[in-house]
Amino acid sequence: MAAPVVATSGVLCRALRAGFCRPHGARLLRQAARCLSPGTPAPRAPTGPPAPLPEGLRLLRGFLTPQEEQALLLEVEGALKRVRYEGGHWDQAIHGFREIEKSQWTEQNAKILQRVRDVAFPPGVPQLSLVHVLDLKADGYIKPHIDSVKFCGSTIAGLSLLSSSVMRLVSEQNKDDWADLLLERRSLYILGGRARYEFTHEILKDEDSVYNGERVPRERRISVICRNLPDKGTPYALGTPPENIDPASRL
Ligand SMILES: O=C(O)CCC(=O)C(=O)O
Repeated sequence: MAAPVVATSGVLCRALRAGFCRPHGARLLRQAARCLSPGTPAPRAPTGPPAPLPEGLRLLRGFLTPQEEQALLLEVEGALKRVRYEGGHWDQAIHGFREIEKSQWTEQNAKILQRVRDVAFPPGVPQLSLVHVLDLKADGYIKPHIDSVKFCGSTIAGLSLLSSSVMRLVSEQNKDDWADLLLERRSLYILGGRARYEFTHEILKDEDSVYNGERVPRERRISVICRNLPDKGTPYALGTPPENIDPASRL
């Protein structure tokens, strides 16, 4: 059975990352920002050896052909060029990026995205119709965070275009429980289970981008990410954008 794809009237990319500090009540985004107050220590780089990858993490290398990557790039570049890069303040989860959400796709790209949805989500799980497209500059990076459970369900499925990168997963409970994942260009990663809920994920800066002792040079990277709806009772499950999101954050 094809999974229902639910239209929403404006999912907020940044709100997804508000769970990063688990805010409650109004102004999720501002509270999220407050989580990195000037007194907040920077996340500690793991020192011990990496652990096995957490349960719920899947990586499909070579998911896209070079032709499919080009087709997706052609379409997303057109939409992205209308949006400015954000320099990145110290309190943001992402530095050096721009992002959009897109629901209309060419037939060819819609088929690719359907392939992502078919492989990533359990049958019948309602999914967000808006696909998140995140364009990270070569010197951009994503700090550790867990996508908000208010806006995103059990599964996050991301395609990597243009550049390989290293995704680091660190257990919230035990910072010594960590693992790195090489996100090769044209691969698909799927975060579910413990990997989605119990581990922060981040994309390392170019200078830290090393996997198994090998440098993984970070070029500009575009990710195309599909998510499913959160569990019942949360704002998007009800189909209405929550009132407590700062309208200024809407794209
Ligand atoms: O670019 C990616 O693959 C990850 C994006 C991400 O972590 C997010 O949008 O919360």
